[in-house]
Amino acid sequence: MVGNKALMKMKFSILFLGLAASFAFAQEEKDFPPMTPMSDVLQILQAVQAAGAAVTISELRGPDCVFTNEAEFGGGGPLRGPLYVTTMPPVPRTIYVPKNSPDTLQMIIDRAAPGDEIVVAPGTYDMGGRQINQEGTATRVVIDKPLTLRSEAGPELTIIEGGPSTRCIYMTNGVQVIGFTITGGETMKEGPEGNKFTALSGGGVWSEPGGVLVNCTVISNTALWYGGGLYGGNAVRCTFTGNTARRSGGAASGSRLGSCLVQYNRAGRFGGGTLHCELFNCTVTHNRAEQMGGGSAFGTAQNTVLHHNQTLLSDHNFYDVTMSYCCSRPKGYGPGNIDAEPGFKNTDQGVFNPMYNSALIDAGTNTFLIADLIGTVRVLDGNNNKHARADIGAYEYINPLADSDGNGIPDREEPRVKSNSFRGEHPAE
Ligand SMILES: [Ca+2]
Ligand SMILES: [Ca+2]
Repeated sequence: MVGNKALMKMKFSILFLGLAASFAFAQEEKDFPPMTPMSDVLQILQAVQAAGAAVTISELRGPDCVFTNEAEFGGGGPLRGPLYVTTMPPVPRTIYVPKNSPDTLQMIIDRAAPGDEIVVAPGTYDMGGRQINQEGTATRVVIDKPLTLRSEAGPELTIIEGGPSTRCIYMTNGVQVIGFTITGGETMKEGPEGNKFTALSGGGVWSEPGGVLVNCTVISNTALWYGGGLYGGNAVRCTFTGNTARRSGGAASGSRLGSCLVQYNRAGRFGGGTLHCELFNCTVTHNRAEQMGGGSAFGTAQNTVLHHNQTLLSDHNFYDVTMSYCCSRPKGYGPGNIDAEPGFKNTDQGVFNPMYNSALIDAGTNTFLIADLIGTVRVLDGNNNKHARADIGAYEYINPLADSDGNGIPDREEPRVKSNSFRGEHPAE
């Protein structure tokens, strides 16, 4: 009934005659258009809202009140007078999901509009969801419009959990998911009807190319085919731990990863850590593939360390990965690659920050990534030789004596990036 384009500047002139109008109102009454039943008025407004526009009632020529929003309009009671309704482009809202919300995240997302931000209180979200298609794997949280889903308190306290034949999240283009633990998701375990790229891939998250995970902990998810933790999309400042792809790409497949830690993931064939991914400033370690590319198979890597990965056959750290400014063994072909021991702080205890004398420090090429895995702002002069260069890996080493930007504040006291932000993530922006 109401086209989208027409909404922007359309002005409805609606006669709204209340049931109990008992005022002396003779003067204006002559100018009124024919009477519009209440039900028609509400129907028009609902159509306007359904099309995504907010409704503002700009003028009510009546004797007793001025209405300013649709909520009051709905419960307004008896009125009379011509009503001018101006529709506006939708204004992004922030929707707060409280603790123990009776509504599932899926219900809240379904009611949200594109551009909204949904802020989620701490808790474990393991109910609800639906099928994206009829291929067998369900999804706990389907985000099929561009919006931001952000935890209030970070991944330690806010968990999205999958289940049997249920992955955790689907993201369409323009979606940001910020600050969650994403765990326990799995695709169908078998089934001839499953499409290997959709139903059987992406145990934790399945993403269109323009979806982004930020500051998420992706842990213990399983895909039958590709991408145990993540299939497609992008991940920034995320940790992938203990995910499994029965086929290939234990942590991620077909994704772009920046400042991510990829550790202890497994794949049945290629790419215990990643398969066909673009890696920027990642640390890929202690992953395992049964065949080749324990750390990473195919794809590209820059400023990335791939060490202590293994396979049953060969090519323990990487297989057919185009590398620059990477640290691995054997050394990759391409500019800036090194094959030194990475000098992690404590490999046995899984602490993969560089030690003070690590070969990773200031050995990368400068990058567009603004912050490291834990929010340290790049790039820093890690060896204090007055030349700030990016480090290799997910962490940027802070030299206790350096002041990389020369502003009198030592690097160790400079502000850090807020963990639960993505764009505008640089404090100065
Ligand atoms: Ca550095
Ligand atoms: Ca400084």
